[in-house]
Amino acid sequence: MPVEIGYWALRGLAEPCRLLLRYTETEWTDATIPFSQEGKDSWFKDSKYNMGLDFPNLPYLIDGEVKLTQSIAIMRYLGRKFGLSPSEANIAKADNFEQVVFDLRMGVAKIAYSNSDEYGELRTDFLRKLPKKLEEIATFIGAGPFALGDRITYIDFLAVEYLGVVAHFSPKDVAGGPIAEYIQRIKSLPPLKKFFESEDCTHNFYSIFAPIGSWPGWPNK
Ligand SMILES: N[C@@H](CCC(=O)N[C@@H](CS)C(=O)NCC(=O)O)C(=O)O
Repeated sequence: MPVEIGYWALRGLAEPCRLLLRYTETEWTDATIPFSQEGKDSWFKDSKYNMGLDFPNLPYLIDGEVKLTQSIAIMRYLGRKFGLSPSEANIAKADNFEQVVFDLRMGVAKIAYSNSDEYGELRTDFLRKLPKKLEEIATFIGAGPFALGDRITYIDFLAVEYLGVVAHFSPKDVAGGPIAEYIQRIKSLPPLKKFFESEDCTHNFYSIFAPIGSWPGWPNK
């Protein structure tokens, strides 16, 4: 049975897993759940507690006997499965960077899900601190070409997606700089290039976050 990833029909926390699986060009199942009342009922009432997950949540991964939730645990698992784990010498750096890009994404999520009263202040505060954070990340990646040097790891799929979220949220902070170059480099890897150029590229119609807050992150908006 192919690996199955279950998540809402949006990018959210599942997109790094999906990008990694697309990169490997293996058969996998993208078990999307529409973010509609029907979809939510089907997940929360029918599926969530009937799948044998220890900690039922979305995204989930099912790979034979292995049933996992927690997006970072899923990424680490996929990294091990597909030979995309960091080298022993780079594990600590990988753990560190993984959390840095996740925090950055969660920073945008907090604003994205805020209400219109809070949005402006949260956004201003985030954007004030952003250049320094991006500078640190650019320095960390350096010449790369990958996040941890000369070998691609699961960290790159977290980084390309979550730095991409930031680039979408504040294009002027990223465009033309080293992080934009890094994002482009990863997206140009042949299997990903094929996906991003394909007609069914979900990035052309999925929102980044659930469309319930101030900034869902729709394509081209
Ligand atoms: N820390 C978890 C957070 C999971 C989470 O909050 N999932 C949200 C979507 S982003 C959800 O809708 N979960 C479904 C549920 O609560 O049943 C992760 O990284 O996977």
